[in-house]
Amino acid sequence: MTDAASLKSDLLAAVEGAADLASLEEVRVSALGKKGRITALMGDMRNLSPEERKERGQLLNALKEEVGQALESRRDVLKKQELAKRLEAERIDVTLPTRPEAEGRIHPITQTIDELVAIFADMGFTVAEGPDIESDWNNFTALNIPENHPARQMHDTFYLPNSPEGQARVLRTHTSPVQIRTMLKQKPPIRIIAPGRTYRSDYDQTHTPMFHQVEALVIGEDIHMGHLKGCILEFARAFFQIDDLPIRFRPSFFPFTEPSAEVDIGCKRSGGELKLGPYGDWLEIMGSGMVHPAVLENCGIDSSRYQGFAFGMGIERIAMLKYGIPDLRTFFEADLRWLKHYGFVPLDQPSLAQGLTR
Ligand code: 2NM
Repeated sequence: MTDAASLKSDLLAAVEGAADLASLEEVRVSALGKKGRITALMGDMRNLSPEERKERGQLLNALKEEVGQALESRRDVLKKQELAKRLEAERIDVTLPTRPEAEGRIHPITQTIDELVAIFADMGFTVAEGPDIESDWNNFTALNIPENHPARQMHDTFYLPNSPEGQARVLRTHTSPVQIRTMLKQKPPIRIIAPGRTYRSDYDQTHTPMFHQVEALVIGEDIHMGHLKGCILEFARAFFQIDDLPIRFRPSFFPFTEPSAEVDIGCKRSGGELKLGPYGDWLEIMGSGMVHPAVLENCGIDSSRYQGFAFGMGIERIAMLKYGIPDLRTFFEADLRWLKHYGFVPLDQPSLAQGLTR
């Protein structure tokens, strides 16, 4: 019996002495494993009489039980110790200052496009894109601007050599060809905006040969000018963040819309300062209209069943108005001091829920 007694004190001492979970596991295997010391004593019982075996069995079972419990409570203690050690080692000081802000800035054009996308996405629009190099047909003909029409000269087009297939090509003079592509491949209802680069051969104080436009297109069975007006009003107020900003429509002409209208927003001008709001004066910001039936038919859309509205504006222009940027040409000078001044912090993503800008 002393063998069992000394084994017990041995094993309990080993359990208490185990400094970590790995050595505790070694102790468990040495006692209760296949070749463990308790397991061996149990095997030895084969040679005992039934009487002796019963007594010995009870003793060894009690030993096994006791060592098992000691192992378990030591495991709990070691686990807690290891967790405490890890928490200590991985501790962070939440009072430390934040990392320095990234140096890079989002260009005002990118920022403005992100804002436009957030506003129009909220109204159910998706974003459509197309190539900068376009066919003459997508850029002009499909838009009801025939050959030798003065509008072709008006657009100061950059003409390119024909494609290998002999197709006449241009740098797109507006993003309308993206609307044409969309109408050709997608059945109504359609609700898209097309932001992107556009090109015209014109360079002075207020024109750069590359600039950006956003155009919107909505096509459905009962679309009318009321929808056009409501959509533009909601856009203008959301973009300029002025709840009572008024808009005004003036009759105009575009080959691709009928009727057509220029859109003004309210403002005042005093002492060389321009301020947007309900002040009685007006400032033009975009062109708009109901899509001409000929344009719908050119794209295979039944103009007796479907109507649509469209509008378009220059992105540099509305960015200059919103952010007080005085000179158009600075947009494209890649001047890092300018970008530092007018640019936006990358982590401030425009959204209607969190605010377009901070
Ligand atoms: C504008 C003004 C008015 C316009 C029309 C179309 C299309 F493809 F549907 F015919 N896209 N964009 C449009 C209409 C553009 O920009 C000043």
